[in-house]
Amino acid sequence: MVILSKATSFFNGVPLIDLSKPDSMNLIVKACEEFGFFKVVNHDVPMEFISKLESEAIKFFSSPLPEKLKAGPADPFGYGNKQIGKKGDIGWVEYILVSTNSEFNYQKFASISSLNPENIRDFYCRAAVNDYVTEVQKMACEVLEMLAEGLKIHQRNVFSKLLMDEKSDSVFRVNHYASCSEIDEFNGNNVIGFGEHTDPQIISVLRSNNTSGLQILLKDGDWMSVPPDENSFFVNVGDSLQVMTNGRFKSVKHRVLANSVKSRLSMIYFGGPPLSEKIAPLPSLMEGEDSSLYKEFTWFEYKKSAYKTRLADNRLILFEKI
Ligand code: GA4
Repeated sequence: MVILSKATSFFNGVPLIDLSKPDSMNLIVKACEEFGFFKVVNHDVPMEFISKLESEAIKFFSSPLPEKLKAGPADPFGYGNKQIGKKGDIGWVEYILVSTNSEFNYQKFASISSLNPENIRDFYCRAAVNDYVTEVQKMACEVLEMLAEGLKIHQRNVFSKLLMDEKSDSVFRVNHYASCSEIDEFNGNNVIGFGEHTDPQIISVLRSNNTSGLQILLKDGDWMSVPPDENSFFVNVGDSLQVMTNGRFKSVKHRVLANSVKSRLSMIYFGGPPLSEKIAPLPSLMEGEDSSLYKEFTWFEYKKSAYKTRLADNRLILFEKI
């Protein structure tokens, strides 16, 4: 029996934010409330940094498996193949996960894991990760400052300062989804590349090549395919921003399906706070002093708890007030 893949129908309702336009701050707030997701154009991230990193990543993923495995296992940082996290999640994906707190962090993690620091260092240098991440972080901060202004928060850098902090616990990931002609015989979908999940951090900024695969879950429960656009960035609200806005913004559930004909390469910056940062609703976004929907926790506590979950789990539920 031949099982045919469902034709991909693209969602044409992804909010579009033009960073060069003065009205974007209100549109960003609206997008975060309605979808927790939007697309950014006129972002000022130099194309040359994007292309350089993309070609280095392609080079890395095309190298022989034993070479790549030398930079693994992802524990949590390093090269990972099919296995995601520690709780048995599997996907049609290979990836590199690194801390953006380069020197200090990767050496620290290398010393407590079996990660080979030389290979990760090599990836760092060759792949121009730093150039790219610096620019994308700048753009993420600009977005977060517009958000704060749109929310009428006095301190414009209330979110962005967490990403700019030298102890910011941000991570960077490059995912490679080789093409896969296999079809899930139960639902007719392409196979799962990266299972459904929300991101634990504040904000995530994704750029991919022109291969489809990313889907977001709408409030009505439908999975929608996001049309790829290699010249733009896609931004999503993370769990921590959901908490800081006391649930006004929702972290968006998303997943990636492998493409049956083309390979997909995506690079994602996950902007997170310092480990010791208390994650709590901003007072100006609460009705009364005690109207927080969440119990108090630090990013360290949340992260520790997140790593004990499966990808699809609702990680915030443990921190919600009953
Ligand atoms: C999802 C967002 C980021 O990719 C990530 C992922 C992390 C991992 O791949 O190691 C997690 C996942 C992510 C959430 C729950 C835990 C941790 C895999 C997993 C099952 C790097 C992150 O910070 O959280």
